[in-house]
Amino acid sequence: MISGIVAVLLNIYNQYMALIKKILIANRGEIACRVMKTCQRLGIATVAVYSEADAGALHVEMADEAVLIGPAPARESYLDTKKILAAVQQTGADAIHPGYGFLSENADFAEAVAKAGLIFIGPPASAIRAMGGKSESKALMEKAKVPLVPGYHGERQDEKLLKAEAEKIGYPVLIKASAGGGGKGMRVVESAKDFSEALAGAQREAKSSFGNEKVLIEKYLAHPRHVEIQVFADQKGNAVYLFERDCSVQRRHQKVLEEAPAPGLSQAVREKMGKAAVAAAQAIDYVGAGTVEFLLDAKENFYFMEMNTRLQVEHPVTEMITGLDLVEWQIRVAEGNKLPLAQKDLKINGHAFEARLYAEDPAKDFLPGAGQIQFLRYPMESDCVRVDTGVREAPFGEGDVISIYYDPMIAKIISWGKDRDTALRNMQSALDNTHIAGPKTNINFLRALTKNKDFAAAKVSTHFIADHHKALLPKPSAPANETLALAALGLLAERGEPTSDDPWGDLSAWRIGGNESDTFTFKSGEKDYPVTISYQDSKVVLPDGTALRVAYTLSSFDMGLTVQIGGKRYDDAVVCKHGLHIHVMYQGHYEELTWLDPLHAGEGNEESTGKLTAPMPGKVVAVRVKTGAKVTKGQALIIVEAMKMEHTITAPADGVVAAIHAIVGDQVSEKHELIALK
Ligand code: MV4
Repeated sequence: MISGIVAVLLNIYNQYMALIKKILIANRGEIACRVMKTCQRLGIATVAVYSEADAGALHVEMADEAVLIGPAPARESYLDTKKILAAVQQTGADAIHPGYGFLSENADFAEAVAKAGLIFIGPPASAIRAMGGKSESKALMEKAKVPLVPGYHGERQDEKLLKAEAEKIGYPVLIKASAGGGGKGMRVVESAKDFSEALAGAQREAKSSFGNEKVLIEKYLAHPRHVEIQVFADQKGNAVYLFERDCSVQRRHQKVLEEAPAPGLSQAVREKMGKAAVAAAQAIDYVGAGTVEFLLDAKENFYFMEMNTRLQVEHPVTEMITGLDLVEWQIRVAEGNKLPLAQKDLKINGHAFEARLYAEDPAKDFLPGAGQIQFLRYPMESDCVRVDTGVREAPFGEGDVISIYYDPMIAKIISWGKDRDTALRNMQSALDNTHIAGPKTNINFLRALTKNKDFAAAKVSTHFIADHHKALLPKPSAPANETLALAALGLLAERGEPTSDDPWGDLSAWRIGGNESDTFTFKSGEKDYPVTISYQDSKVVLPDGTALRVAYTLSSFDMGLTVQIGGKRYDDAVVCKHGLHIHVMYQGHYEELTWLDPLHAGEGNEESTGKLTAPMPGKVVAVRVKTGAKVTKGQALIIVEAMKMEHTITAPADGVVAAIHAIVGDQVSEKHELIALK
């Protein structure tokens, strides 16, 4: 009897202490949704916080409770400690998960959470502070015997001493802002004669970006790889490493494609790096999930760069190769439990990739975009494909809005395979089946990246995108015949359903106006492409004279077309019409055309003809006319700034200003009517 009770008690003791009943996620979008998924699985209640811009967002829908914490600008909502703590009080949550970005690496916030008697699902404030400055963290790492790039990270900052240190290190050297991140305040110096000017530049940038001009000097590594180690520590002093991720494929310090494990890394170096990362974590009494970043050179020498004291965006690739849920580990550790597994129990299984789908325009130097999604379909999820996102799939014209206020990442597409080639093939196919229209995105760029021969051969370095720029951003060429054919068929389908219900019918049923044929003309680049549909013989005639036979099924015109063109079958091709923009999407293809609709002659180019509504969410920076003013066609009326670019709203025709619906300083949403003419 007694022994039975003891056994039961022991059993309970050995199980996890599960203290946390309700978690408030102090974040939005994809990370908030990701954390909630684990909470749901563990039976933990969730509280979302949201700004006015996010009232309809997926993370709000997913949560058990949601609290409005302020207007769209993050400073007044997601970054406002007081409002987040008030939301905790209001809902009775007992823990806060900060996600990444926003307050995740803010030591004062971690401290305030602890002071309020709540559990912060992250490291202690002291560990965040220890890794806050580059010079200071390097001094700590040196003591812990973590390998550093040869260099100087001392307190003294006089030019003479710094230059002497550069000489000692040997050129080329890299000057880095101590408080820096993201490459700001960084200068490569090739030889002594350039040192003074580079130093002044780095100090100026450091001062203006971080309010602190302290710098450090390092040996410059020419083509390093960015390899980072996932570490985990509990409150009892145990720490393990969960192997590495290669995040070399970046542009402007923004990661684009990550993978785990790092291709070609030897087992011996993997273990050495892992142990160095664990030593780094233990040197600062780390608790929870953290990442130790290293530069790796061609000879497999590795050097500490910095430690990120949070769960990172790219954590899913580690989850895919270890089979673990890192958010669950974070929660268990925050509850005071021992790490679920010891180092000897951790194994790498297969290979994983993550591609980040962004609203940005690769053709305009990756300018971030915003606006409403017109169509969005993710690849089907499976053991080999995972999609992490805070943006919902959407049929035509009804998608979520990508806000100018936050990061333009739409989704992370994650793939797994038993080896790198298999994982890469799964990624290629997942991207070929990701279809999105609305704001410009990097989908074609990601497809090109994952199909690049050098990438497939794992020839990666931090210069990969710059070195392959031309191949990854092909010059705009004439649209493919199949794209033009699908565009025309999409416009036909949009007119209404055909009258026949023959499963593979011809085009005669589409003959609505009574014509023998109809011609649709599309514009791409500066050229026009007329496409003729001939109903009686069910053919599409392309600009180069090619005539292809067409058959269609009635499967699902609201989500996609299933057609045969010239004997080739297209399943679920999507043609999405937004104004006169025709987005054509099919297996591995995305192309935007402009329809020269004869009923809207001259409207092909909204930028110059001037819609009187905001082209995208933004801020009114100038109003150039007054009510009652006579305006002439093309005259500038209002200027809206969005995504750091100015958009001029011009008069589409001569007229008189009937009303003005905006003043300078107004934040306006997309399609907000700014001005009325008569
Ligand atoms: C370096 C380096 C070469 N040598 N340090 C860029 C951001 C900052 N966190 C560290 N960075 C670098 N430090 C030495 N001594 C090259 C980079 C670098 C880089 C590092 C990781 C990922 C992408 C990069 C792109 C350009 C430069």
